[in-house]
Amino acid sequence: MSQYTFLPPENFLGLDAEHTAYETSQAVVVPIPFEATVSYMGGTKNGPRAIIQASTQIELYDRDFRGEPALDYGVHTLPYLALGHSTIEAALESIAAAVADHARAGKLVVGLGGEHTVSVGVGRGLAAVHGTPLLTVQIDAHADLRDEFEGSRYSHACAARRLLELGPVIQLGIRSLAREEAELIDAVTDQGDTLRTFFAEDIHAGPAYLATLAQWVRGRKTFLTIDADCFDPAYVPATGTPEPGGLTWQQVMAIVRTVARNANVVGFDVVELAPHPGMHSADFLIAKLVYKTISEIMAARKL
Ligand SMILES: [Mn+2]
Repeated sequence: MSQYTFLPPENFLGLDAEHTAYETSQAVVVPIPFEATVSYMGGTKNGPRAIIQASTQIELYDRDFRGEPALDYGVHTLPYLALGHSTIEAALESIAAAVADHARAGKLVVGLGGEHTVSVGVGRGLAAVHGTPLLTVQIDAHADLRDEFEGSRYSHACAARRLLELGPVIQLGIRSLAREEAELIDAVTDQGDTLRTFFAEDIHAGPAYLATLAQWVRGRKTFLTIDADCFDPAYVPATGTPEPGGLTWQQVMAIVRTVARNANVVGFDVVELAPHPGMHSADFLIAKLVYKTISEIMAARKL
């Protein structure tokens, strides 16, 4: 009699059928292998697969929760979205439609990019179901506030500017921007109603800013978008435009926890991982970030 075993199923976290059934899963992972406007190198279209593959190897047990939170909430992973459209606008419409379908079904939508442009589609899909204003919390090295870049209003460098059309944007970890973006940030004088920026140095100065962040996001319908380059390149070198002076794992987790516990997070995405062969630590870090972010949001819903 032959004996054989299988590797874990290739869904997010490698969960069995019981914990991935659509009806009972509270989170739905949407892999969005989209890459069209990348400035340098590329490879973000391979991000979703690398994150899912790494996720099948991470521990389900989480010390923070003293249990296996995924087995409580369930995670359904969709097939990879097909995005070979003739225009970026058409691709964004597809992304928004997919996100809206699952948000309407009451699921926490988890987008895996792809370049940061996908977040415009994710945000629009969430807004279609949950309404506007939709607050975006963006953790990123780059402001992404250009109105247009290299001839496109849908460049990855314009992601936050397009999301600003859906509601306020709070950015954290920023340390690279153009003059037009700096001027836009300086021109804002309100208290969190449109655009607020916590630069990387504000976060490195210590955790005092977290109280302000908690106050600004409190009770708001929120889309959380995490660009892998928010991390210092020492943690995540596998991204198209790495920037020195970035955040640590602990700093990003503190932001995620603060947002999850104070805002009403209706969806999130993680974008811009460009996996490098032989450099799998970044894939694992992002996979664990996605798992912990889902767990923090679900834990907050139970409070
Ligand atoms: Mn970025």
